[in-house]
Amino acid sequence: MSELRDRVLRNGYLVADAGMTWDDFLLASEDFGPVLFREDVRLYRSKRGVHQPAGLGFHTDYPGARFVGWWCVWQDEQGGVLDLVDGRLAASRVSAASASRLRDTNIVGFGRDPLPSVHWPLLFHTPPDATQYINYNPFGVPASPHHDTTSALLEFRLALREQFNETGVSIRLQPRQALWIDNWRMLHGRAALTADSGRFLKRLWLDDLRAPRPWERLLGVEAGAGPAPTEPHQVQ
Ligand SMILES: O=C(O)CCC(=O)C(=O)O
Ligand SMILES: [Fe+2]
Repeated sequence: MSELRDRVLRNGYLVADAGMTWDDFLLASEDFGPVLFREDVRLYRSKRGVHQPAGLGFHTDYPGARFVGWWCVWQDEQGGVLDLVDGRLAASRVSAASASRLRDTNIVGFGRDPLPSVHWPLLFHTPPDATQYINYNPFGVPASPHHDTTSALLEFRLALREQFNETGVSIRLQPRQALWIDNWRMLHGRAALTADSGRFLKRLWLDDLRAPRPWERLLGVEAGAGPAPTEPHQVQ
């Protein structure tokens, strides 16, 4: 039985009804594969990325995790919305020349000990499946890209915004409510939180052992090639 997983693969995401216990969430998440990493998403003084109140632009989490799940412990009275956009639809708006550039543009996917950071193309597929998948986060872009790459990235970011305006989804999780996304398809972001926000989500990075995993191939083939992965920071 992998009903939840199938639904997320079909629709890109799934919001569960409120009233799910943490144990139920963990059990349901087993449907997606093993837990690669678990993190509390809340404000911590002196921490960065998701732990600071700043807004987060649309991004993919660690691409070695096919799925991301969140379970809400506490939500702010106002705000705390998480935005989702279908990156595949966004990519289909980009010109053929830019899409081809983006297939050749590696984005750093930041790991967390013991998961190594990885370099994956922004647009990729897993043969023999021709479906296009996305790996994008604004902090993982190449340091000094060719200007064609810069304009392709800009086009993609504009496409994300346009796609969000047309078909975006905004979700304000309630305590004991869960959300799972296809991390290779739906990009997520959030507006800024207040400096004293008590919002608290628990997040799982979930693998998918039943699908081809290009990151293993990329790690195997490209280990030692390309620049060393940068230190994990900022985004996830
Ligand atoms: O705070 C949120 O709604 C999402 C933060 C985020 O990007 C993450 O947990 O990966
Ligand atoms: Fe994230």
